[in-house]
Amino acid sequence: MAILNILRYPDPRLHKVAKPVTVFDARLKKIVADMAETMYDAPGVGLAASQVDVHEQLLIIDTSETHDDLRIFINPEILWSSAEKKIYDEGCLSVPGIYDDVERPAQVTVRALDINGKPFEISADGLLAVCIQHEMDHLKGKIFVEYLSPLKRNRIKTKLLKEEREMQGTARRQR
Ligand code: GNR
Ligand code: NI
Repeated sequence: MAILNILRYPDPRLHKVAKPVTVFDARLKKIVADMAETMYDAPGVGLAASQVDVHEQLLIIDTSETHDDLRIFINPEILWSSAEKKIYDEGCLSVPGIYDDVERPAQVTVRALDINGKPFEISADGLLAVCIQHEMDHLKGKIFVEYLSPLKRNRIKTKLLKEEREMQGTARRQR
């Protein structure tokens, strides 16, 4: 297993649109295992393949406190979403240190394939529903900051680019 590099906003690769998974083989299982290790290490409650520069329709979620409830969604589709909306203070491993309110449907029903390519359906609410929608956005190349005002988004972009520059400087001095 390996911990993968998580792309950071505003990396343009975060905006690539993921392609459907067509082959359910050992390579796919290895990507999922590495993504799970990366998510638990971060730590985060979800991770989309796009965030680790794999542009395939694959996401994982574990909202348990005990890190023993890994859910894998391949080629996910929203079958139904509620008219009722909920606001959640979202964060993202690709936008470190930034949290802000995002409004989304409170409940969703999703169809996806499991690691063996077998279809399943799940209805979700609460944090799981938020996560599914947040991760599915990643697969479409969309980051949660795109729901915020252009002013907020630009402030976030500037802050992260400055942090990036400072990190580069620190790394260079250490070499
Ligand atoms: O770890 C994460 N926490 C989180 C909190 C509120 C709403 C969404 C999330 S997902 C995030 C991990 C991540 O960036 N997934 O793409
Ligand atoms: Ni995210």
